[in-house]
Amino acid sequence: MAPKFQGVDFYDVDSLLSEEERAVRDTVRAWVDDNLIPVIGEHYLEGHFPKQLVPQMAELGLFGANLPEAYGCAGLNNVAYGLIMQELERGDSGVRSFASVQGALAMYPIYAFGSDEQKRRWLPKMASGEVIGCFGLTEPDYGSNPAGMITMAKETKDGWVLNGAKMWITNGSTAQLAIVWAKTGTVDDVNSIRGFIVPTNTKGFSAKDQKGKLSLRASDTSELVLQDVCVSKDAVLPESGGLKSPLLCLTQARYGIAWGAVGAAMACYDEAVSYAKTRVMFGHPIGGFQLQQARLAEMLTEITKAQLLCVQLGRLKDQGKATPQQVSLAKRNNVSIATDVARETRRLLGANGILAEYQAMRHLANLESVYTYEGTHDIHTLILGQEITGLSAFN
Ligand code: TGC
Ligand code: FAD
Repeated sequence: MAPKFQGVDFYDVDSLLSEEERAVRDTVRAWVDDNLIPVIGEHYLEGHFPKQLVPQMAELGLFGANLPEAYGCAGLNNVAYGLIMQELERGDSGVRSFASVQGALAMYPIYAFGSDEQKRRWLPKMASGEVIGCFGLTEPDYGSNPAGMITMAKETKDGWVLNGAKMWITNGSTAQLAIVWAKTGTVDDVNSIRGFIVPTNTKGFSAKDQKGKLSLRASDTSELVLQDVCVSKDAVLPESGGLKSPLLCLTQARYGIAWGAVGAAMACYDEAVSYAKTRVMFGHPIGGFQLQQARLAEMLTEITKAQLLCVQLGRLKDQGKATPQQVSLAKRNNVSIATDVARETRRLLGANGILAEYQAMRHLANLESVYTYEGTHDIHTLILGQEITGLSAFN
């Protein structure tokens, strides 16, 4: 059995955390070690999300953990929330994705743009894992540019009729509820975008899993088709309006991903150090060779920088000061360095590095999705470019 994870903390980042934040982190860390890591390799190979873990995750308060207790959520601050994402992704990006989508992309829009009635009806059931949600923004022809979406919602005397298709939707086939973003005006009217709560058992709604994924294999990713889907008047999120609404949700999820990526990097680094100390070649542990030491030094440096970035971003977010551009910088940097750490770990492990019994290759493959979703690395580069120059590369 693999030894328990001891943490990676070269700069005493722990001392920047409160007792409560450390306690949350340690609880999730122990749960991941005991319940997720022992089963994830098999789930990954079989291409199944470990859905048997959902009740335990709900019991631990991992869904919408930074939303208020009044709705059955844990009411944690954003640093504690980030630490949860870090530990979940130390286990697997697919499991962190599940929690990110449930909390930041399905519960958050109801919390931010929903009526009191919608919040009271859905949020407690989502916190308890009784209702699983998904978030339909991306379309087959509109990925990086969601403003172009062609899914339409037409108002009728009884409610709304939705038509369109959404692509690459995490939890799409397992969700009971989909947050669907659609235009309510003409196809050119970006300001008419609104969010809808669509129960997935509504007639005309179907979800088909994307097969053949070589990344995020322990996560369900689906295409949603909406064909004359009729929902009632109160399905619309009343406070949503314009592209800004889904983009605000993305900022919440990107924040969690910035932390999550650090978790994946820490898992790989830990594996690399342990392997480097025990694998003997040419009569010496490979960790004694300068080339491998350079690899490890680079990994530790980048992980430490990413950890500090997360804590400060979390503090800014708790003060209501974090900007979407600061979140972009953290998502972009941390996913990129985590991918580098996973790749270098895989290489340090030699042939063993391609096996599922080690973690590096699974994390590396997963991080390729994380690099692409929630705004590709390129899109975050351009968001920062716009922030720096005041000039948009998009319009
Ligand atoms: P643009 O004109 O820049 O913005 C429209 C309005 O929105 C505001 N805004 C934001 N607000 C909050 N957070 C953000 N991140 C925001 N970005 C922009 C902006 O200020 C403006 O407000 P206002 O008041 O002026 O109306 O819009 P644009 O059409 O030029 O697009 C900009 C761009 C390209 C950056 C945006 O479209 C983008 O981020 N594209 C990437 C798409 C993306 O990330 N999709 C993710 C889909 S969900 C997903 O991947 C889930 S994976 C889940 C998992 O498994 O973990
Ligand atoms: P495209 O937009 O077609 O981009 C292709 C390439 O062109 C990329 O390299 C991109 O960086 C580059 N590019 C695009 N525009 C520019 C530009 N202006 N300048 C320079 N380069 C550019 N979406 C959801 O709505 N909900 C989900 O739950 C969800 N889950 C996902 C789960 C997985 C596993 C994956 C892989 C994706 C998921 N997505 C989800 C979709 C994800 O958000 C999109 O894949 C992402 O936004 C990129 O869109 P695209 O794949 O269409 O790529």
